[in-house]
Amino acid sequence: MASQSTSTSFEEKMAGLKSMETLNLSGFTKPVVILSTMWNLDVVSALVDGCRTELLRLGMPERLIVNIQVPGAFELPSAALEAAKAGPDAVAAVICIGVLIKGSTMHFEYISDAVSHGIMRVGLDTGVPTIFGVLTCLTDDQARERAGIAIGEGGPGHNHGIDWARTAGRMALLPEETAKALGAATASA
Ligand code: DLZ
Repeated sequence: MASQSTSTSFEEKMAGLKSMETLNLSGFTKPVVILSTMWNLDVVSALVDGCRTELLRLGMPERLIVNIQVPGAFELPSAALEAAKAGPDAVAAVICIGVLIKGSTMHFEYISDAVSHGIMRVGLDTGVPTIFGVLTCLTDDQARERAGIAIGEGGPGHNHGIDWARTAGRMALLPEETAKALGAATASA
């Protein structure tokens, strides 16, 4: 008997994120910092472009988008801390963009783990939305597909930099939305 597939298509997985396509960031008065790595520069540049272009499309004032480069993914958490240490009153969000490609040693595992935990810690410790825009891929082709620059029959793929821009916008707007919702709940109690 043929087993029934439970796999979900990429479109289905992303469907819940649709509402973020229409975020309005035109009222932002604090900068969004895009940190990116010099490693795997061709893929990283495509992701940064996708992210930046989407921030602008959502209305983010161009003068408030700050780009800073670091050597590799391992440096992203400390650079994110530097960018976020002034706190959420000074910085709207920090987006950390990099690409880790698995090699033949354990390097990938150690760095992926350290970077993901480090970025999470910066967000929790500073209160500044700190976005994990690090691709952890088994091959160059996988990375290109996730940066929208693949060549081949499957098409160019999807640029995740777009999603990270939307996520940063959404998370930066969240405190105000949460305060309003809590206020309304309290008022109606
Ligand atoms: C050393 C290294 C290796 C092997 N691979 C990558 C990679 O795929 N992506 C990346 O962003 N950085 C890589 N690095 C560099 C480390 O992240 C870091 O910059 C160095 O170990 C110095 O701390």
